[in-house]
Formats: sequence, C-alpha cells, structure tokens
Amino acid sequence: QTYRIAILGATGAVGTEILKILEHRNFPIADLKLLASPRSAGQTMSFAGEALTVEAVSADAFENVDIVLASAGGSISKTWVESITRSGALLVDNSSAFRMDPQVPLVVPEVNPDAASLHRGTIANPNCTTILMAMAVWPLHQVQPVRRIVVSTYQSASGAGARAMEELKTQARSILDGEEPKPEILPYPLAFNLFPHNSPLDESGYCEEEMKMVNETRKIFGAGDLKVTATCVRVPVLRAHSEAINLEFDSPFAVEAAREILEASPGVKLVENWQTNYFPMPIDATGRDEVLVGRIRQDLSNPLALDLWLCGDQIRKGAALNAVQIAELLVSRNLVKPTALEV
Ligand code: 2RA
Repeated sequence: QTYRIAILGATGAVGTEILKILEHRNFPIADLKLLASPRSAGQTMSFAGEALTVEAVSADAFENVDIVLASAGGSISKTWVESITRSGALLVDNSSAFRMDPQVPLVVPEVNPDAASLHRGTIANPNCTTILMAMAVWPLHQVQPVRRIVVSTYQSASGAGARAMEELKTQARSILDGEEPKPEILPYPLAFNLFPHNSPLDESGYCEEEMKMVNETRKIFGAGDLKVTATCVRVPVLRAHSEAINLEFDSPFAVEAAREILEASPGVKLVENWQTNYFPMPIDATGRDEVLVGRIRQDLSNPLALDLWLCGDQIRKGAALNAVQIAELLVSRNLVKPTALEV
C-alpha cells in the first residue's frame, strides 16, 4: 500500500530534511504535496529525481491526503488542524501546539510506540531536546526506574530555524572581519558566545524550553511524578544539540551495565574512547540518525546516580526523522486512520 503525503512547512529546515528522509527511507508514497506559506509557493524542490513545485497552503490543500507531516510552527498547525482533520488526513505535528493535549499521543517510536494507536487524527512529535534525552534515558529507565533527571542542554542554532543557522555563519564572518554582529533572528549574538534559551520565562524562573523537557518527558515515559530539572542554553553550533545528563535511580546502577544497555539500544550509538578523550561531538552527530551517547560514569557525589553526555542531530532525530518514523509506525501497524474510541 502507498500513501498520499503532504509536508506542511516544506521549505523550512525540518521540512527540507523530511523530504530527504522520505526519499532515503523509501517511504511508500503514492503522491507528495509540498505546502508552505504563499511567500515560498512556486519554489521547486527535488524528490527522487523529480522537481516538485511548492504550493501555498489552503483549506482544500489537504483533500486526498493521507498523512500531513507538519513543521511550520504552532500557530500554523493550529490554523490548519481542522481542515486537515476534516479532510480525513492524519496530522504528525512537529510543533508544540498539541503536545500536552491529553487526547494527542506524544511519541518517540523507540520509547512509546503503543501510544500512537490512541490517536484521534493528530500525533505530536516531541521537542528536539526531549526526544534526544528520552532516547538515552528510556532504555536505562526500563531496567531500573529513574527517580530524578538533571539536564543541561547545549542547543545548536538549527533549533531556531534555517535562518538562525545562516545568521550564525554571518555573525562569525562579521566578527572575524572586525564588525559588530547584528542579531535579527536570534535575540543576542551567538557567534563566539552563548546564552540561556530565550523562550518565555514563567514565574518559577524556568523557560518554556526547560518546561518542555520536564512535562514532555513525563508524558512520554508515562511517569507523571518523574523529577526533572533542566537548564537550556543556545550555543554557537550549527545543527546538533548536546546534553549533559545526571540520572538518579532507586538503587545503584553499574556503569558497565548502563553501557551495555545503551550499546544494544536501537537508535543509540555508544561513542567512548577513554584513552583519547573522544566522546560525542555535534560535528559527529550532524547528519546522523543515531543519538551519540558517551562519558557514562558514576556520579561521585551520589552513589545512586550516573552522569552521561549525548549529542544528536536536532533536525533529524530531534525533528524530521522522528516524525517520519511515527508515520512509518502508523503504516506498519495499519493505524493511519484513527482507531481510538470516543471516551
Ligand atoms: C530549540 N526548541 O530551540 C527548539 C527546537 N525544537 O532548539
């Protein structure tokens, strides 16, 4: 069986990657529609040797579509969700618009694939930092429940979009030329600098990005009382996010056991050379599907805790790849049409 696919936000950093991944993974496509804002309509993009023209999104653009892979931001997803649902298409949404809606499954296929079967027409793709963390923590949590997660992120420019990636390059050139960098997309200069994630702060002092890591991880793990605290930081890296994670368990977790578990986990690659101090780096994670994990070590300050470090391509596993994997999961389980009962 083949499926009629639409990519909403086709010309963005994630949309462009979705297109490549669909081709690379040979997704069973009957028809492919590229949708974007009127500003991008008319551009051509290549898919499997064919030039496809980007169309302006409209209410009837979703007719005769089976799966919409959306990555155009929350307000765009909210604007079109009704038209998508009305047309009978399934929405796999990369934005944060529906992630915490109890009726919308939030899925990382390696972690909670069964949640996908409860969809009512929309499935949400988690935030990039959450997906990457879940990939490393879930396999350990399966063996011994994690009690508390302390995470610090080192987030690349790609998380703020393709234009932020360009801005980082331009800023680096300006600074090397002795000029003042002029941030337009990013709030502050990023080249040769870093800054705490600039998403809105709540009254507790956490920013939205940090609270996404808290709330989304709890939802994906089905562990409402899991303790998570996060500090999210934007760093001058182009497109792979890194995370330093401290995990506290109910009882001690042997480092060697954790290493063996992660080595055998799908979608994870252990990268550790203690002789050469070679561990995951964003440049090695860039363009790769696996989340690179390493520096797994006993927390010297807490016998119940381990420390680890990871890097993952924010655009691939952190967004586009996870969305395509959700679509593949639905296809393989024959779940493209909703089966969840009304409650
Ligand atoms: C970031 N939240 O700021 C974005 C990516 N989803 O990196």
